[in-house]
Amino acid sequence: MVVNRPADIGSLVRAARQGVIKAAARLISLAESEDDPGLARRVSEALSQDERRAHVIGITGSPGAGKSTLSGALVTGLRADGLRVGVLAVDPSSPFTGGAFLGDRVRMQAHATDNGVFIRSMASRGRLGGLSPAVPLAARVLEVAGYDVVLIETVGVGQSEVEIASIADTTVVVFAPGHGDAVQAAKAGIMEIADIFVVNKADMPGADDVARDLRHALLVGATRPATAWRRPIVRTSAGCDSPGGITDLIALVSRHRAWMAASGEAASRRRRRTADEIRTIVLEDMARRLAERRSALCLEELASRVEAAEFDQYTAADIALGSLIRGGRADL
Ligand SMILES: Nc1nc2c(ncn2[C@@H]2O[C@H](COP(=O)(O)OP(=O)(O)OP(=O)(O)O)[C@@H](O)[C@H]2O)c(=O)[nH]1
Ligand SMILES: [Mg+2]
Repeated sequence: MVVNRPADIGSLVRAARQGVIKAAARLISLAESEDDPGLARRVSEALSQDERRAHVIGITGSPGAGKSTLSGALVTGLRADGLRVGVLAVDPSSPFTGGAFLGDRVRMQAHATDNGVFIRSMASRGRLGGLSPAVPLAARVLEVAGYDVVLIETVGVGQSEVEIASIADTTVVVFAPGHGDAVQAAKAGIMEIADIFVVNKADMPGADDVARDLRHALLVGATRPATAWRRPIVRTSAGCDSPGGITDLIALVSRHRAWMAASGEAASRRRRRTADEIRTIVLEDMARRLAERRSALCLEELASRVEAAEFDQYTAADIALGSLIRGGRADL
């Protein structure tokens, strides 16, 4: 690791603030470094005073529904509005496996030489299987680096999509004919997280049926307060030579953003997101300390005392937690 002094991180952050793309990329790599979590901490600390100004958009939905194509079309549309856009393609397994990312890279190639676009693939899983704390930290790096919009695209349908929604200001859920129906999405908890529904591949037969099923699922779904955001359904044909519906989608995202700010929901969603991040950091830190050799040895000692009927497992756990918090061995 070349950068390992706090001073280096400080200068990277200064460079990122001035829009040096390489500095932002480097900071994201540091945020991701599993072998030295202290680096992510220093990146986070160095960004703590920066203003939160970017709009974070989560793009999720069934595999093959056209999320990447839609992200590419959104980037084009947002660039035409003069906005700088960061894209994080979050893969449930690893950023370096699977053909999906290669395909995405080809699709995003049109933006490869554009300084106003930053594209990066990241692993979504953290140490404990939940959403990696590196993902929201990377979004913050892009925010500090002056990207107006951060698009976070997830691959597949499942828990990671639900978690991605917790870090987005606006969550767009993408459906398409022949790619899993609304009922399936409801089962996976996807319906609840959507702020905007997209029926992509509107150029294909069956798009009307998908939109109708969605409308129905929304009607029979959990009742929402009258003051809640009315979740729109928009049709797009992102993959066509002249994509359709993208301007409508961008307008709806802006409207959602304005509604979030005016209703106070933006602030409370961000607070929930930060609380989630703190929770993940606490749990991952505890897991790491517990896995360290010294603590492991200490657990063996505690176990033998439980075996000797001195105290029970819960008391032993209290002692272990106390020692983890103090960072040393348990006081036996
Ligand atoms: N006809 C039509 N095809 C589309 C449209 N949008 C995307 N496609 C095609 O659908 C296929 C899948 O698109 P992707 O953008 O890779 O979908 P994805 O949701 O990102 O897929 P994963 O990342 O693998 O889950 C590609 O062959 C696209 O060209 C569209 O609006 N109309
Ligand atoms: Mg994709």
